[in-house]
Amino acid sequence: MAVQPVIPTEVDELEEIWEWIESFDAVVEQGRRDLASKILQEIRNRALACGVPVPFTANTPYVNTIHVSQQAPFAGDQEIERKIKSLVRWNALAMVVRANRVEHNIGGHISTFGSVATLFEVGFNHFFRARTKDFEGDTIYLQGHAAPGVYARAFLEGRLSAQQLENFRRELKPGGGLSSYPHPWLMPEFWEFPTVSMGLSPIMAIYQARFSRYLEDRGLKPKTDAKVWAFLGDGETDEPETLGAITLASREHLDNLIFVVNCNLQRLDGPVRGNGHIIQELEAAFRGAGWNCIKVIWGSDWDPLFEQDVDGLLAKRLGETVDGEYQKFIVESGAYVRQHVFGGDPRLMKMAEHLSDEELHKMRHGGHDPKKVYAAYKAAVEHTGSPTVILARTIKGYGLGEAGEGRNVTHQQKKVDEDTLRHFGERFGLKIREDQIEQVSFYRPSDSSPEIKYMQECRKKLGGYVPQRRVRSKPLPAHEENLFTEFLTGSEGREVSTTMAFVGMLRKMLRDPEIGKLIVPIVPDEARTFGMESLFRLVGIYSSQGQLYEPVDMNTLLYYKEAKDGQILEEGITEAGSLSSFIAAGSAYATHGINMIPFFIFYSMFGLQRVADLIWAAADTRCRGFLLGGTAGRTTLAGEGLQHQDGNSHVLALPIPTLHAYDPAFAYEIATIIEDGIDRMYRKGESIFYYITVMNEPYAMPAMPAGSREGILKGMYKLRAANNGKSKQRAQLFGSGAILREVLKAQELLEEKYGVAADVWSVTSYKALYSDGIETDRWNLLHPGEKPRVPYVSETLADAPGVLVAASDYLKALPNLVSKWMPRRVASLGTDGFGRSESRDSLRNFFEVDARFIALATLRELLSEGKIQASVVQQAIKDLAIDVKKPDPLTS
Ligand SMILES: Cc1ncc(C[n+]2csc(CCOP(=O)(O)OP(=O)(O)O)c2C)c(N)n1
Ligand SMILES: [Mg+2]
Repeated sequence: MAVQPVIPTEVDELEEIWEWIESFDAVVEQGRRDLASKILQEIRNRALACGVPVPFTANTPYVNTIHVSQQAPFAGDQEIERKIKSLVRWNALAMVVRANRVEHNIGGHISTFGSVATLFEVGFNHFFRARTKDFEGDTIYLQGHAAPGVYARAFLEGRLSAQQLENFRRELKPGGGLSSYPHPWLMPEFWEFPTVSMGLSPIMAIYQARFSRYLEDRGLKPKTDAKVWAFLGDGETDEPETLGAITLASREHLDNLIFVVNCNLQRLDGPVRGNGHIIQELEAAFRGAGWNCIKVIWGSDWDPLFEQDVDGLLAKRLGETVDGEYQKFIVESGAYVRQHVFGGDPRLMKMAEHLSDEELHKMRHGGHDPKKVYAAYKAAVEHTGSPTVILARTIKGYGLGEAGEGRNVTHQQKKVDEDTLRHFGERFGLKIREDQIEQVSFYRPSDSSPEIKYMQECRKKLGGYVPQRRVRSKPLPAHEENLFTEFLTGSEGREVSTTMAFVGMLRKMLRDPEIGKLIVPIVPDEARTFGMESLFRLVGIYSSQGQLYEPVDMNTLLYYKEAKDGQILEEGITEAGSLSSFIAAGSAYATHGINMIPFFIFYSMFGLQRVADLIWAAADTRCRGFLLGGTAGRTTLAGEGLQHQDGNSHVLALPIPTLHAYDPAFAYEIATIIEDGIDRMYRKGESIFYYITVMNEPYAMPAMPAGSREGILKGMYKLRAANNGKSKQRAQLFGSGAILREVLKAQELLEEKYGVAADVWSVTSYKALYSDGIETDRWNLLHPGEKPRVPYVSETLADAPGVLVAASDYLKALPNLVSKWMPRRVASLGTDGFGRSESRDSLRNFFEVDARFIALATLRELLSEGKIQASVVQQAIKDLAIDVKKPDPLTS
């Protein structure tokens, strides 16, 4: 009668229940665990078949998933690893404390690393494999706020100098410093992935793991057992991106993916779930999504207690204790823990009676016990068939004692007093002299010390140091022939949209013997919208399982073809997921040493507006590739209305330093930009990427004017000169993308009806013009004694006569950005305001960007210059049927 049921049970039922449990125990005792598991499943099925309700729970009890009897033995020297970890801890602490002593408010975090140290160190000593000549290595996303610990380890490894540590968060100091968080842009030889914007690294890791499979299935890299590890905070799991793609990982059986959640139960302000259980909540979410979930809650000190807990009483009690209370146990005494955990039941009290209060207080948590962590990691790397999440219970600010351990304020902790440092040194057994404590000196034992030798040996076995970023791809060979010649000659009157033209180019690239296999078309369920369905058949949609069904449209030419070696990443409706794929592909030149060229095409409104932070992360990752904003423009996407019509993205593209943004109008402009982009990124090795908007309005594509290449790339070129250059009334009209043709129409209107001779310029990139302008201004600022440089806009328009009018399908801010470098003020027409569901013509009238408004703006400018009378403009308003009482699109 050893077993006491945990569920409320009538006395007369007990005997029967015991019988069942004893039978079950007998199977387990025979070592037939698999059979025991099958019996449970069969009984459950039987119950359902008989209509007996089976209560649903996605949770297991609040105990470690790996039973002590199943725990793999620790394969290292625990004592020496403890010393190494203490050294790392000390130097991480010293780095932050020193930085803040010298420069008040420079910031830095010590509490996050305090909690994650064991989780990292077990990985560094035993699991994280470096990228070598023969092995691609593991891909690791390290929790950003724990960066000091990663630097401290690299210091002990001899990879970073004390000077660099000294300059933590002081990157502009002579000799360089260390960036606050993982930033490949700022430390391109160290960090591989930016992880500090919460939620982005988990989703990037999922798609990274999937992209690795994609490369294998397409035969672009050998199949290996390389893993993708992502370390994240428990608070971070509240970001929708963190959990938003976890079902993709299980659906794709990504057993190359391991999440480690640092469950210190705290975020910045306080507990993650004071009134609940973040570990249980995450367990249910991940198990429900089909992940292998390993809880590492309790350290080895707890094993004997659980051994005694045959009736599950302790597990039940621990499961009832909410996280807010667990946090309190950290700051309270052992007596408090005894009273609150064990006090409620004499049987529990008895279980803990052999432990002193001090022993009780020191009972370790799973995430701080290398043995438990090691066993979990080993189980994770050996697990097959699904991704693994390890939920490791840790303590925020571990080691800071009363100064911060487990306290709500610990996240912000940057300064500690000497007593805390002394206590810290004692607690971790550091042999640090008093003067070193006072000065918070960095401390590195000699190369011949057992600690340094051991850690170097471990890293050697694992192939070298991590993290480390290296570009291993070779640039593509020089290419003389223009791949896109056919797109430069015009469509001979055939009406095509720029999207169709782009898809034609994509098809051409996919067939190219040199770059064809490197192209990665990515779509979030909009391939048909963009007329890309012809590519389904051509290169197939990637599916790790091939196609297990006969597609409903099998008998059509363009059927939905899924294939194991398919090339298109059809991501479904997830711009965040697609962008994560884009990042994986666009950084494969470094991660995998393969020059993958992603083309991610999406509704332009749902790109920069929706997932700008991931695009920022792409820039930081030194991504290459092309983002295509499809169905672009506020007035071009007729009918759709305000959620879809994009007049914003070119403004939102401005802040991202490495993103080159273009709003082309014609096929030859796109061809020129892509051709040059491939050259710059993949032959010349520039870490830039592109944003190109393409539209769905069909019109005849003209041939490329001679000599326009440079202007297309630099941002503007003269497209069509005025017929009568000698006319008294002159104007320069600037048009972009969708609105360029309205500008061309306005040119004719102005000439025919008002005797104004206007030159028309195609402005392909306000961002390029703006960047050139500010760069030139800066140079002139710093070189007063030298001949001033002239911005491209000023140089190009130096002799351009007449008034200036610019129109685009985006905010009026764009032309205004470059007006200071123009010879005169520019009248700016654009599409500020909410979109409308309407026809193109009505929309262009509503937003005042059609040919009539462009002509009116030109006449109004001529009036301001005193070149014509007001009556001419008033008459034009009548002739052009412009309603002056119409609503203002900005505010209506
Ligand atoms: C998108 C985003 N929002 C907010 C922050 C600011 N921030 C930095 S750390 C932090 C708390 C992190 O808590 P948790 O994920 O639990 O990590 P821990 O430090 O507890 O390990 C917050 C809110 C951020 N870095 N990114
Ligand atoms: Mg946390």
